[in-house]
Amino acid sequence: MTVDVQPTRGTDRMITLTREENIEVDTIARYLAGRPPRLVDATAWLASARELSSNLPVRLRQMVRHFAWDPGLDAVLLVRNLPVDIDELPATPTVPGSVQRESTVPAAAQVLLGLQLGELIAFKEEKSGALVQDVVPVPGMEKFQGNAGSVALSMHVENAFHLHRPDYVGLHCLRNDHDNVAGLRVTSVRNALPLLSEQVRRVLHEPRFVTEPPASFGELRSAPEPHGILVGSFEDPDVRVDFESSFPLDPEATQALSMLGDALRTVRRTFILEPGDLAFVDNRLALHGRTEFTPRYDGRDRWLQRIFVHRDFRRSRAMRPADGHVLSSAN
Ligand SMILES: O=C(O)CCC(=O)C(=O)O
Ligand SMILES: [Fe+2]
Repeated sequence: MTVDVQPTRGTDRMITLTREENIEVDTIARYLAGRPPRLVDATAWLASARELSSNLPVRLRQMVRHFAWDPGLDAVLLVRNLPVDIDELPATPTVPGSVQRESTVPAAAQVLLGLQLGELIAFKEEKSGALVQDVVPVPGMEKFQGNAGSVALSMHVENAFHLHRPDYVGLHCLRNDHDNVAGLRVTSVRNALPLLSEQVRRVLHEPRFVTEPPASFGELRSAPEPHGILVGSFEDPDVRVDFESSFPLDPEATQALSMLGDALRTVRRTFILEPGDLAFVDNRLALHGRTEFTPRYDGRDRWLQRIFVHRDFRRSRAMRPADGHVLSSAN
C-alpha cells in the first residue's frame, strides 16, 4: 500500500459557506428540486436551473468566477458546507451504472454550481448518458479501475482519450466511507512542471503517446491518434494522460512519462471529502484518483455525485444531437 502524505483540507481555491449562505443555497436548491418535471436531464428543468444559478450567494459566484478565470496552482475548487441533509438521504446505491435522474436537493445544488462554470455534459456510452452520476462502490467490483471499485484508483484525466473530455469534473460528497479514509486525490501539472527538465517537457509535448478509450466506448475503428501528454503553452501547458490507458510509443517517451508520473506523485494532494463538500477538478490541468477504502454494502457506504462541465458548449455541437447535453460518438 502506498503511504500517502497527510490528507489536506486546503487548496488555493476554496470557500466554506457560512450558515446563512448554506441556508440560501438550500432554499434555491429545494425550490429547483420541485420544478417540473423534476428530472435533472430534462431541458425544461435545466432551463430553470440555469436561471436560478444566478441567484446563488454572491461570494460563492465570485469564487466560482475566479476559479474559472484562473484555477490556481492546485487546479481544484473546493466548496464546503453545501446543504446535505443526512436524514433525507436514502441508502447509498449499490448497483453498477447508478445515476440520479430525479431532482433531489443535493443534485440540484450541484447542478446550480456546475451551471455557473459552463454547461453540463455526459457521454452516451457512460452511465447511460445521465448528467448526474453516482460514484459508489459496487459489490464484486472492488478491484475495478473505475469509480465502482474500492482499491486505489489510479490517477487520470477524465476521458483523456476523448477530444471533448470535460473541462471540469464536479465531485459532490453525500457520504464518506465508514472509516473516513477514502480520499479524492488531485495532482496538477502546474505544481509538477518545475520538477521536470526542459528536455523531458519537450518530449512530453510531442505526439509520442496514445490513449485508449475504455471498452464501453466500443471497438476502435482505427488505432488511436498519437498525441502529446503536455498540450499547448510550453510555460503553462494542459495535461492529457490516464496512467491506466495512456501509452508511450518509444523508449524516450517511456522515460519521460515515468518522470512525469513521479513528479505528479510528489505534488499529489489527498482530500477526505465530508458530506456537503464539492470538489471541481480542472480536468485540463489536473489529474484525479482515489485512495483505497473498505465498503460494507450496508446502505451507508461512500457516495459521491459526479457531473461533467464544458466551458464552451458550442465546441462539441457536432457530437450533440438536437443540441442536447449528451455526446454521442456515433453521430
Ligand atoms: O472516487 C473518487 O473519489 C473519484 C472517482 C473518479 O475518478 C470519478 O468518478 O471520475
Ligand atoms: Fe475520474
